[in-house]
Amino acid sequence: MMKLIAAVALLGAFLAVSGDSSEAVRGIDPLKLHLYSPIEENGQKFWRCIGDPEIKLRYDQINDDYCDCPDGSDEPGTNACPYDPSRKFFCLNKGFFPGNLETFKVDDGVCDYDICCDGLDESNGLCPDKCNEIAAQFSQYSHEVEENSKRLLALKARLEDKASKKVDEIKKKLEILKHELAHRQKSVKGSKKTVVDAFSASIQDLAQGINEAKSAIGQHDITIKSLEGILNKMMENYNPNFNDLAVKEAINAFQDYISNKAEVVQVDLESKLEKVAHQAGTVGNSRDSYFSHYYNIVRDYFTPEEIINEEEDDQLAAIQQDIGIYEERLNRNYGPKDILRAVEGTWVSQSLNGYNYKVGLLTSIYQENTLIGKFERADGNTLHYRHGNKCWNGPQRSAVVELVCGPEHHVLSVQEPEKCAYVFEVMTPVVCHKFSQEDLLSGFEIDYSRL
Ligand code: MAN
Repeated sequence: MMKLIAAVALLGAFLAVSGDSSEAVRGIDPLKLHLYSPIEENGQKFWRCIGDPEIKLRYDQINDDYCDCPDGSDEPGTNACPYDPSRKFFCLNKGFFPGNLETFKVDDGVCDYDICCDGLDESNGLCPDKCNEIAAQFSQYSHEVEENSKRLLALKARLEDKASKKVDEIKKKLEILKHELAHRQKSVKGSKKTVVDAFSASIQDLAQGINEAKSAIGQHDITIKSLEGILNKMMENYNPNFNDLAVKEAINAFQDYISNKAEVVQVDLESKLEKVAHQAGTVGNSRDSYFSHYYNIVRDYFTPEEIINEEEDDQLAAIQQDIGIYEERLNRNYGPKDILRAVEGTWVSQSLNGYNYKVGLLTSIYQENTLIGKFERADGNTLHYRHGNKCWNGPQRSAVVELVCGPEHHVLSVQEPEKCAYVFEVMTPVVCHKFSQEDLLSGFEIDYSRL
């Protein structure tokens, strides 16, 4: 079995071109035949080298197995000129795809059916045309590959679905978190307003209490003054000759009371309250700033309030942190259609080269218990892992994982091309894609036993 290394042109375009042209030049694509148009002079045919038009040849010098042109253009259908990879022998391959063969393989006695299924690379009918048989094999192969590809793409579609559900979940979580954040922020503001309102009510209570106390004090003052007046009169008018012990004792106690009576400092409550009202006015006209001034003054006394606010702040910070984490996760590069999300956290284990490897897709990789690396980024079908355990006398371990299309998750190979830098090949449906005709042709191998 030989691998078909056909250079591909569209079959339709190829079929549109006639292979029976009387002007046919061996090894030349009919679409390029104009480059080999003869120049007629005195009934004779001539031709000029393509790259060196100053060199004029007889027309029958084309493909005469002798190299005349420095660029080899006079020998497109023989192996006479030195090998030049840019010059190829063209095979029409009627019924299949045209091919371009290296010129050194022309007339070498080998049928290069992988490129020239029509066998025209060899002269004298050495290689019969096998294009129909090869086209039939290719059609069977394409059918099998396409059937297999359908299965793989169905697996991939399921993973795409899983990835999109993960995105939806993250979006939903974000929505909930943002809603909760807004709600909590509002209720914190609300609770501060409630404290201000409560404080306002307390101030009003206090003012009322002060006024009531003030009038009670005024009443007591009157009572005391009238009692002092009664006792004063008794002290001045009593008759000491009446030797009444109870009166004597009361007079002595009253005299004692007067001598030790503390001087009452008159509190000017009116002017103090006026002062408070004036200060409040200078704080600002807004109701909030008026109360927040007093709120700030007494805040330190409301220790339990303070603790509750700190807890609330911590919870708000935690929600904001979660929002940041989910937003970062949402914006991370997970490849086309976010497909890599579907395999994030999938673990595949394999014993290779004497070690048991555990490969965590988009997480981390272990060689036995040695950390090979932590996932860093995805770049197309390549996953990069870094910051693994340090090597003895070497760098920190690292790895790249090449993802290749296949029906399941499986570690296919591991290599260590440089010390402690590993290259894994891991099979997964996430990188499968629809096969193009070029893919199909490059994967096709002729079964020579059936020719
Ligand atoms: C261990 C393994 C190897 C690595 C050497 C380096 O044996 O991790 O892959 O090459 O350490 O010392």
